[in-house]
Amino acid sequence: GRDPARVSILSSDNGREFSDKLVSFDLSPSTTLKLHKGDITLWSIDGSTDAIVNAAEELMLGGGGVDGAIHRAAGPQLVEACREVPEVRPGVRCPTGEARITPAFLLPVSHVIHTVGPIYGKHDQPEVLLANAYRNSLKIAKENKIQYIAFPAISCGVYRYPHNEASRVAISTIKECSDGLKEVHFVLFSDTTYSVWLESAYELLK
Ligand code: AR6
Repeated sequence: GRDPARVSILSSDNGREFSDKLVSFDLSPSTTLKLHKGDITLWSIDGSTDAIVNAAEELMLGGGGVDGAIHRAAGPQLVEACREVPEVRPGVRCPTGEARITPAFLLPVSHVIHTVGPIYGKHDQPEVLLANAYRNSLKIAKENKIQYIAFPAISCGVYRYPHNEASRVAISTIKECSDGLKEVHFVLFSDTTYSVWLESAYELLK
């Protein structure tokens, strides 16, 4: 019994947005999904109830891709905060599909939520682990009073998850689990990722 998503295409110069190609979908009367093309390290809403999600690895000590970009932009205090997260077993601070939270230091948001997506081809049911990564990131966000959250395309780089499948898992999980948040954003780095996400959003939220 939910209204179909109301879709609006906004211009890039509305004064608050940092990136181009913003498209907005209503997930519910109180939660909006926004898709951008851009660099997630530049994203923020208010600096106090906002968080970006990092596509990390299980030891949480940085790496390439968006993880490297987030650590560079946050400064060296971020890796120190990650070191303080206890290892659940040797070499693992955040098991695949789970999430952890730290402050964001020099980034313009209040927190970084670190999650680990599946390495595509390594697990039997990658879609379950990818959905868990989104679900657990949203859960830890709400537990920490976050109202605005931005995700990258988890597992879609080094971990080689096919973009079309990943976008469908990402958007359907967010549709199910985003109640209580004001805005959920995707900040997609490339034109191709952005257009795949946009197509899936129109399909799944229409
Ligand atoms: N803003 C937004 N998205 C970005 C940015 C950015 N600044 N930079 C890259 N992306 P990846 P994974 C996109 O490889 O596949 C790391 O080494 C990128 O184009 O960062 O989950 C970790 O330490 C792609 O679409 O993450 C892990 O070892 C998406 O972010 C491993 O990579 C995710 O690509 C995790 O691999």
